[in-house]
Amino acid sequence: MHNLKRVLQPLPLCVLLAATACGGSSSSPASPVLTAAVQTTTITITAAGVSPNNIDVALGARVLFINNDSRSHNMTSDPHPDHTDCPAINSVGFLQPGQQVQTGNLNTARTCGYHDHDDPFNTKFRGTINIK
Ligand SMILES: [Cu+2]
Repeated sequence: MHNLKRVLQPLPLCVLLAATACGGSSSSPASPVLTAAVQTTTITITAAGVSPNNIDVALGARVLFINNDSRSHNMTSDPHPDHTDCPAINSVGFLQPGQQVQTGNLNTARTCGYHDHDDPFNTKFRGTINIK
């Protein structure tokens, strides 16, 4: 009875989230629900997530990530944790609140997924860039 505190500890966060967030050792978190693709080179991050989360860009374009959230984000290419699919996205990396950084030039025609490396299983901060 001296150890009551332990009993009152909250459940692990994982238990409180959707089952998809509980992949354990998985390095391939669930994909986000993508909105219809939008032609733009600007992605805004807020507490609600990345918007738009599905964009079309021209071959060679750079994409600007703007962090309008009140906390930092760390935007990197899929897959987590290797970030090897689209290295140009890794140029964004860590963004303080209010900060904005461009990707490198997206010079390969392909679909690039990205995520917040500091919150990799959170589908709100995942998205897709279609380079064509
Ligand atoms: Cu990562």
